[in-house]
Formats: sequence, C-alpha cells, structure tokens
Amino acid sequence: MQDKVKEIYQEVEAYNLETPEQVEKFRVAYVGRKGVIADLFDQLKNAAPEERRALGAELNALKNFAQSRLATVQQHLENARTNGQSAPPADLTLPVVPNQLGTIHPLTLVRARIVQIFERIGFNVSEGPEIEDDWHNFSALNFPENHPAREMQDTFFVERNPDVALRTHTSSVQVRLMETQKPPIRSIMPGRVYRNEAISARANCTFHQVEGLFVDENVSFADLKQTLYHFTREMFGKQTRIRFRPSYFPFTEPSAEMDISCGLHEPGVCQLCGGAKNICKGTGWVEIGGSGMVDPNVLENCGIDSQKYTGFAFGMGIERITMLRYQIKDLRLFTENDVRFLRQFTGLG
Ligand code: 2NL
Repeated sequence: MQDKVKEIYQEVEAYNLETPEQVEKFRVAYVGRKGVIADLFDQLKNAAPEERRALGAELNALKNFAQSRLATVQQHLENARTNGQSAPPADLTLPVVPNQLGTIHPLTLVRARIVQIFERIGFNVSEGPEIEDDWHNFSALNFPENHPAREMQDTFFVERNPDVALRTHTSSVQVRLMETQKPPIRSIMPGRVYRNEAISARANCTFHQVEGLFVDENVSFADLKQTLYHFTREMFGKQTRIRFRPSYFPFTEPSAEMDISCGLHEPGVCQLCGGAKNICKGTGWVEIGGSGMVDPNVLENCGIDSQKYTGFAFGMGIERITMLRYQIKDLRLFTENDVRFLRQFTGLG
C-alpha cells in the first residue's frame, strides 16, 4: 500500500493542469469523495495495525498535497478569468503616470496680479454681496430717482422687485465700506457684476470689475493719476503711458476715462496687437476704465465729512485687462470652459 501512495503522489505531482476541464477531471479523480485518495483512506482499515499509523500520516500528506495543488491552479484560473490573464506582480520601480493637472483661469491670474500690485502700495481687498438694494447700488452713489443714468446700466432685478437687484458695479461694496469705516480708506474691490446685455464677442451679461477707493484728507487728482500710472506700468510694462479724457459718472466729479498707450507710436512693435492695429484702431491708445474724484454728495451719503475728506475712485473691467494682456479676441472664451483655451495658461504668473 505504501508503494501505491507513492505512485499516486507522483501522479498528482505530474498531472497536467492547464484547462478548466483538466482541473475538474483531476478533482474528481483524486480529491473528490469517490476519488483515489478517499479509496486509499477506506483501505487503511485493512492494513496491518503496526503500519496503520505511518500509512495514515503519508495518506494525509498526499491528501493535503493534492488539495493544495488543486486550490493553487483554481486560483490561477480565476485570476486569468477576471484579468484577462494571470496578473504579473506590479513593478514598483516604474515611475507613476502623471495626473493631468488643471490650470488657473486667466481671469483668476489677472485678478491675483491686480491685487498684488495694489497691496504693495497699501490697498486692501474688500468684498460684498452680489445681490444689492437700490440704496447701495444707486441712490447712495448719486443716481437720482428716475434719472436716465440708471438706464445706462441695464439692471437685472430679482423677482421684479425694484429694490432688489444684481449689482451692476462693485461700487456698492465701496458704499458699504465708507458707511462702516472711518478714513483713511484705501481699498480695492474685485468682483462679479451683472448687466442685462446681449451676449457678443465684446459684451456679456456678467463680467468682473475691479474698483478702487482712496479717501483721506488732501487726496488729489494727482494722487489718482500717479496710482493708476503705477498700476498700468506694473501690469503692462514700463513703457506704458497713460492718458485721461474728461467723462461723466454720477458718482465722481470731475470724471475721466483712462487710456493706455499700446506702443504703436513707440519704436518697435505694438505691445497689444503686434502691429495689427485692430485693438487701438490705429490711434495708439486703448481704453481701460473710468475714474474720478468721489462726488462730495457720495461721501455725505455714506456719513463722511466732505469738508474734511476727499477721495478718488476708479473702475476697470478685469476681462478687458486680461484680453489686452493675453491678446484674447473674444469675451465668450472666458465662460465656455474650452480646455484648449484654458490649457494655454499653464505656468503663467
Ligand atoms: C468704469 C468706471 C468707475 C468708480 C467707478 C466709484 C465708487 C464710489 C464712488 C465713486 Cl463708492 N466712484 N467708482 C468711479 C469712476 C469710474 O468705473 O468704466 N468701470 C469699468
């Protein structure tokens, strides 16, 4: 019987186990309840008593060997079925596949740069609500009731309530600031604003503005000009010149629109359109925003003594600055989230 056990051991060891059919045959023939090994266990009772113990141990070893071969092969077959092949061990020395990282939106980049420039000359950043009441968006800013100036800004009202509107400029944040803080006030307000306009390459119903406000004793128009001159040189380069044209805003007096030189009249190529003359229309100047001395009525509306204090304020469109800086031709690109556009801003600061 000992020889028989050895013979079966060799058979089990050599049995070809590649296909599921071979594995099943092996199981039935050796490991199953009616298989060879179970048979041998049956015959154990016929063995001589002095041999029985040693034989039993050998038979158990044979049974364990056959069962473990079966289990290993079954596991391999199962892996092959779920992975398409038996998975090789992972190579831990391989470099990882890099993740595709997102990029910073150009408007966010430019906003951060604007904030950085003004923070360095002592301005802080203020924010406020996008849904405003009539007082903060219009009345405090010297827009008289029924004045046509209110129609200059096509307002979105919330639920047709004339006292609840999406802010049309960030000046409402400045009103809140002046109402709650004493001069000196030196702050910029970047943020989203809303206008009821048809969407085109040059206009959208929502865009971003940055406004600035400086209120203190003896603040003059010269301070306004020098502050904006400093900003444009930092933003667009040292060669940039600035020009003021008289204008009108209800909340400033005097008021001025600001242009920057595009380099067309300088030696070398235009910084903004590369000589195509399509941005400045051949004039050499492009508009970047409005400004002026805060109207004394606005200071008084916000509880600031206009005999003691004066202030300047300005407003610029962040989309406009971004378009000039990166030569972006269509405003709609900012909101379409086309990754071919957004990916170009990788690594820009
Ligand atoms: C533009 C013009 C401007 C202001 C905004 C302002 C705010 C207060 C008082 C006085 Cl609280 N002025 N802001 C002043 C002049 C122009 O924006 O073209 N923005 C894109």
